[in-house]
Amino acid sequence: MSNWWKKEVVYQIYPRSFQDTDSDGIGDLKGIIKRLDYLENLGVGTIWLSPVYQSPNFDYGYDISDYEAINPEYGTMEDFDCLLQEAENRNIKIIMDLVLNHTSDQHHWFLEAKKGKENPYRDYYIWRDPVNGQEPTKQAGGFGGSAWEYDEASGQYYFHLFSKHQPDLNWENASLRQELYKMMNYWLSKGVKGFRLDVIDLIGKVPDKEITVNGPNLHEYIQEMNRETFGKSDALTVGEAWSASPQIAQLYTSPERNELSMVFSFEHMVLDEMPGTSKWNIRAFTLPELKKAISKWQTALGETGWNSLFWNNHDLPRIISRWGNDTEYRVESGKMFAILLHLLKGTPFMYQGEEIGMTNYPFTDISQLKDIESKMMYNEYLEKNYPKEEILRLLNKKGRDNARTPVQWDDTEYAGFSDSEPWLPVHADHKSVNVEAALTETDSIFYTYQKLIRLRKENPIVVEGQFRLLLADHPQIFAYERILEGEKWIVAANFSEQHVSCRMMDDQVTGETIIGNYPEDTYRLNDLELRPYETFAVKVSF
Ligand code: TEU
Repeated sequence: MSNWWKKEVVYQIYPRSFQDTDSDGIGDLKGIIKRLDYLENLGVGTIWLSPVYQSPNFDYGYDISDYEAINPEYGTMEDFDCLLQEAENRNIKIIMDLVLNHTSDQHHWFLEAKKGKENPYRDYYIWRDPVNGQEPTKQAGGFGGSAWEYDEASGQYYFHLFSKHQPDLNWENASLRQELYKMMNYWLSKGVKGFRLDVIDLIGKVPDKEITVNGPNLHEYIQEMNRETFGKSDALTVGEAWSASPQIAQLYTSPERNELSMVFSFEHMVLDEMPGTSKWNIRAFTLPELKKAISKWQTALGETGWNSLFWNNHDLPRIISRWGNDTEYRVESGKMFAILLHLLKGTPFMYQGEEIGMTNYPFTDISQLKDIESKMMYNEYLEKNYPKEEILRLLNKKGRDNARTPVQWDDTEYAGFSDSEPWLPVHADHKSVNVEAALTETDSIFYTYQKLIRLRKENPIVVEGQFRLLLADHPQIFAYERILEGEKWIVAANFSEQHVSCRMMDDQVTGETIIGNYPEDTYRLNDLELRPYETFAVKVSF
């Protein structure tokens, strides 16, 4: 196995918001094809495609009603095949987003299952009798409410860890598992090069014992899946695993266990939440906490296993707005996040629009929001008597639609995304924040990403080098070193709006700039004066 994915940068496309070509205000596959040259110019070698399968869109594709059909809003299977071919012509691989924990309630398996207890598909899902006339357990669903939905016709409840339109599959059923593997092989045989596995840590659940994540058979199922499907090819697989600790991530990613290439872990992305509560319970956190979380994963998976690296995805607010500065220092902080992340050890994932520094959308009314999680939260918080303004404030901070507004290609009315009104509003900052402008300005965020991707291809130290955190307790500076066979790079960032001076070394050491966000050719590491968000990577001799 070549482990090609260790050298890769993956670009996530959320198709609904990427590029429309048929004027319905919704992105489509032809739109992705149209922008492949742009992605090639950026340098990314792999695209992670958020779901494009047939779906009633309660959760915009994360509720699949047919795993082997393309959502007609996005195009046809011919368009998909064309996309694969056109991507391959540019040496770009495609990995699919697969939701194996649940289906849509419109999937024919569920429509059959609902017909009654004797139906052969009944056991593909999880059904239980009421207990004392109530839900079988107290389990809550991921978007609020109970995880059990009552089915009048049969007098039983079915289980759903997300919305009631997303019934959970029963992985204990062996023929269900075989059907899923067959479907995965269908996509692999078309030429897709791997999968992002949605909430994979949930598939081993034991609902009766209220076990959801990390169930007893989880790794057995993944090993079986690997054997029956992608293990036979040289695939990139990344499991979404909110519950993973570094030790659990070892189980998923140690090569000899034949499970996955890597997982998405979220320890660094939940630091602004009150532990053990919800994403809406926001708290302040300090830079040393962030450094500690990242460093812990870098070290734990440094030798065996592998890390994924990310700040953004379709569920998270835009990082510049979240932990950077989306006004005065948008460009500086955007580049800081890019450099800090891409020079860590692991495979970086970037999310559409990140490369031009897109920011959160200033939503002013709930009617502008489309996301099921946000809408359910809004209603739940209204019932709890939260003022509307406060709920909107939280949604503006953490709501998922922040990441889902249309990609800003140019400064025209709908930002070059579409020529009719898009399904989600276009950010007013597209007048200046757009791809066309980014390509024209030689010092734009775009070119920082382009350079980082090239640095990874050209320098084994970026892929293989050992990681060591520096200045662990410094309140404003995030610094680390990478070392490989006599070569050392030091990366340092001023994670603040203040001017910060610092002495990284006692001896007079000057580093030659490899990449940075202020125009400096060298940095004197024993005497640093860093401006707001100033970030650099330097090569040092030792
Ligand atoms: O997300 C998993 C998940 O746990 C989310 O509920 C996450 O906690 C939340 O979005 C953070 O705001 C995955 C997908 O990435 C998400 O888009 C889907 O809605 C969800 O699974 C269900 O398939």
